[in-house]
Amino acid sequence: MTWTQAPLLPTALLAAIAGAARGQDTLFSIEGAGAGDRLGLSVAAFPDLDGDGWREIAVGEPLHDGPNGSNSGRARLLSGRSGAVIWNWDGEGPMDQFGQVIQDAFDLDGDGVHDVAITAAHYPAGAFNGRVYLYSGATGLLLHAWTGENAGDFFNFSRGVAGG
Ligand SMILES: [Ca+2]
Ligand SMILES: [Ca+2]
Repeated sequence: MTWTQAPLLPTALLAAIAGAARGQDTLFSIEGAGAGDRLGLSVAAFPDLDGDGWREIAVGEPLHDGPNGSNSGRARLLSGRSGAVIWNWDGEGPMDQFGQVIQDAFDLDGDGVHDVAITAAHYPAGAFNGRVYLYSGATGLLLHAWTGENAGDFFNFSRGVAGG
């Protein structure tokens, strides 16, 4: 199975997942909730995490104004079958820009289901130590978080480092 990403728009991403036998058919699309949310700045494909036999896709929305403040950001794991939200994760504080990078972290807790790594390089506001979160792909719960040692570290990881 392959997926393709349409050109980014300011608030919208057309997430097109195409079955191998069907070329470029659009199965579902989603849009950012508000102007400037930058949904689709990060997109990552995952193996089947909810056990329905279909792979999943995760999308980041780092400038989303979530429950924890302006530009706190969020990331969502979507069902590759229906586009329904399986897990929703919000940034911890204003300006965190959670969801800048999302990666398949493989199965780090040994439960047989791949896990999800998400960055918030601007965490916390004003200091920018940066933070990386690891969530269980099976339960959506936070397994671990690492924070940059010093202000200004922008602790993060680059696209392509963890995936493969
Ligand atoms: Ca699935
Ligand atoms: Ca796991």
